[in-house]
Amino acid sequence: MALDEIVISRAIMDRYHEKFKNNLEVDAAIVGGGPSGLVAGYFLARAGKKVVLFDRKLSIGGGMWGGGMMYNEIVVQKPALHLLEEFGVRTVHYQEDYYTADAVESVGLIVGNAVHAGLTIFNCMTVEDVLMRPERMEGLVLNWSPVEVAGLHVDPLTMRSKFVVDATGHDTEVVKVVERKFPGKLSTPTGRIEGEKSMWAEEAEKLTLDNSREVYAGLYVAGMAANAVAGGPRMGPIFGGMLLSGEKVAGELIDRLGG
Ligand code: 48F
Repeated sequence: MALDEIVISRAIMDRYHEKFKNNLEVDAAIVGGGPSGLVAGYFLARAGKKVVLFDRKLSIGGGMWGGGMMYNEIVVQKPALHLLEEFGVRTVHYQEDYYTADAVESVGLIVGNAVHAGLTIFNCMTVEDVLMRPERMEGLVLNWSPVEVAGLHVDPLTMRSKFVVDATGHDTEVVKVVERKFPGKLSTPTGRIEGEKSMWAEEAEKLTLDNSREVYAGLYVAGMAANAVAGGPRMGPIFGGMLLSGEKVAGELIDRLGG
């Protein structure tokens, strides 16, 4: 059997373009492949929704790989344990309500389960703007991350989505676009991003869940982005809130998207 480099190139290009074109109009578009975005994508896909996730990095997993300060273990509290179990991640009881898991195993299995459930992931793509109709978000404006890094003047492409989830972590990049271009319109006390507060794990974990919600018509926030938008504290390397946030946002979107 002969292997032809040009066939290999054609195969990659054909398959990629099929995949990209097939995801230009979806039910839900998730920005950010950290724990909250991945879990949201998993549940939406499992419910049969058409869902796509974009991350600007080469590797998916956000801030989960490095655990705490590159000690690649994560802590998860008991109320979120069912989620790691759902993905087949092995956990070890530490004390009382605290459990640990290997960070690399966690990312690997969450990504694998999400993709097998039907989530399509595009890495190396940056969301640089949003597709907006008066008073409602309708999709995303995309570019290759290397274009952004090199500062090249290259126009983006666009995709349409019934709902968008900002799961970009501390940076709240999608919400920032709305704040800049539609001042005062976010559903927060000031209409603006309230800004992340300093570390307070217990409070932050509770608030992450409350703050995971729609903040502009068609735009939800999940994970650390939810607290940063609402003015909640950060929580450090405890990941239960991130996982539960993804589950909550997916549940709300599944209801709104209907059968
Ligand atoms: O930060 P990240 O892991 O988000 P998360 O799900 O989890 C937060 C925790 O990792 C940790 C924490 C712990 O409890 O506080 O920080 O809230 O992942 C965010 C992902 O979004 C991508 C980024 O590369 C990362 O993988 N991202 C950020 N901005 C963009 C983006 C953008 N404009 N376009 C595409 N991807």
